[in-house]
This record gives sequence, C-alpha cells and structure tokens, in this order.
Amino acid sequence: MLKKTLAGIATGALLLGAAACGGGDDEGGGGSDGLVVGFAQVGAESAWRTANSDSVRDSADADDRIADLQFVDAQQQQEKQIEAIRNFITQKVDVIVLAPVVETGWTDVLTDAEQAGIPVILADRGIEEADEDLYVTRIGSDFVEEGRKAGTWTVEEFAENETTGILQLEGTVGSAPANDREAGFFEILDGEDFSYELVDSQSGDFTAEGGKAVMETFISTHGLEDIDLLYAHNDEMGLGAIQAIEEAGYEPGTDIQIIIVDGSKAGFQAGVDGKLNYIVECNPVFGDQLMDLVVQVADGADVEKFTPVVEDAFGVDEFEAELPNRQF
Ligand code: GZL
Repeated sequence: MLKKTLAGIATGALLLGAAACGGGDDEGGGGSDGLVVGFAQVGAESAWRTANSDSVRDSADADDRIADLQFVDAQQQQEKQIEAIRNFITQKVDVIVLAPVVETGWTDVLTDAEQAGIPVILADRGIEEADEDLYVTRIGSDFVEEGRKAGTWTVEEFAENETTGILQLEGTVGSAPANDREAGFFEILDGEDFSYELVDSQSGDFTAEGGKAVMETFISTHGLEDIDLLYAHNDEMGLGAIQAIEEAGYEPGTDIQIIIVDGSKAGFQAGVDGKLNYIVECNPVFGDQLMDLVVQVADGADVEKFTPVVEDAFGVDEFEAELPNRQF
C-alpha cells in the first residue's frame, strides 16, 4: 500500500489535496484502505518536539492500518492548531490527534469535531478539565510527577542549607507541562520542612533563545550570589541559561546547580560536562502506542482516559552511562 505522510506542511496548504489523501470512500475517512489521521502538532521548538514528531510519523508510515497521517506544525500558535482541526473536520478524517499548545481555548473547535462524529486523541499535553469530555484519551507524561521528581531531588540535595535560593525557567505560559511541572515541584518543597526562596520565575517558552534571554535578565537583576538552584522546565531553556551563566563568568553546575526536564542528548552531554546536576526524563517516543490508540478509538473500543509513557530521572553519577541510550 502506498503510504503517504504529508509532513511539516503549514496549515492552509495542507488540505488542498484532501481528495488525494482520502483513505477510501467518497465520504472521506479510512474505508478499507486504512485510517486517515489528522495530527495538529505544537511546533518544532525543541529536540523533544522533533523526536515526538519523528516518532509519530515513523509509526504511522510503518503501520498498515494507517492510510494517511496529515501532519501540521502549528509553530507554537493555538490559532494554527484550531485552523488545522477545522480543516481535518472538513476532510472528514477518521481520527484527530492534537498536542494542545496550551490548556484552554479548545471548547468550540473540539465541540465541532464531536458534532462531526470525529474522535479526538490528545498526544503529549492536556487541556482543562472542563473540556475533558471532548477528547477520548490522552497519551503522554504525568507532568506533575515530573515536577515532584525535581522537588524530591532538590529537598535532598539542599537539606543542609539554612535556606535555598531558587530561579525557575517556566515553559510556555498556559501549557500543561509548565503548569504541572511547577505544581509538582512546589508540592514537594512546601510539603517538607524545607526553607527556600523563589527569587524569580519567568517563561522562556520552551526555547533555548528564551531560556538564555530570561537567564540574562535574572543575572542582571539578582546576581547569582544568593542563588543555589535553577529549575528549567525543559532542556532547551536550561542549555540556553547555561550559555548566559558562562558568559556572566559563573560555572553552571557548580556556582548554581541546574535541573532540566526532557533528557535530550545535548542535555545529557551538558551533564557529563559537569554543567548541570539532575535530569528528569520526559519521553517523546510514543508513536507506536499512539497508533494502537488511534485504531482502538476508530473502532469504538473502550480505552483508558490517560495512557502514561514510561520515564525516569538521572543524577550526576548516571549521566555518562545513560548518554548513549538517548534517542533525541
Ligand atoms: C512535554 C512537552 C514539552 C517538552 C518541551 O511533554 O510538551 O514541550 O518538555 C517541549 O521540550 O517544547
């Protein structure tokens, strides 16, 4: 079977060839040739995101149950994701997969998908509880647990401090990973007999440029003398912050300890180089699991509301051994 994967096409251009993409009957949809899936991806802002897109595309291409994966890179813009979903509805795809860039603003478009009889699966990030009936299931990480892992390490690492000065580099404002990684982290810190000061916290939008710029502001505003820890919600922002810390004449990983979340090759290499201290893994490689969910949902099978992906966390003694295993 000819496999067609429309990769990396911005919204708008994608759907002109709708007729060429239908998986089968003139009603659109999968028919006997397999399922037609519309995937509205966040963007390409990080190594994690690229690995996630590659995993989903590769799994769709390799799966004979999937006739087409129509992929839209929304460039971290919700309006582009909403436009893509509306186009998927027009095309009558069999299943819509959405990685929602933020948690809110989905009610209208997901209601339209529901009224069109097209099931929605969330991949990676979640949406606000009020809209949870508008999607069938979410596959991804438990972001609160990722934050708890970072918090637990922090409480242990700085147990002897009278008080611990913390800077936080938040992910995209309003996104589930940013909200939940913060919630989990401070749930642990506030639940322990642990004295800390959150000196500053700003969003770097999950990008290296954003992380560097915000860290430069942190340094110029506060200096690093009273800062013990930087908690960065993803690798890119942490690596950007490391550049700013070095350019200011400080030693990352020593003058200021650093936690990152994702676990990219570049993140682990920085750890091997002694520039950061703890890595919480966030696993982007779930394409095969997602395709199984797509088929089950298209068949109307009962599925769990949440399918967690397996992930770990690593300290300085583990970085070198784990680096060769990293997939992105
Ligand atoms: C987490 C994912 C986040 C990554 C970032 O599942 O949504 O978005 O942690 C990415 O690297 O930008």
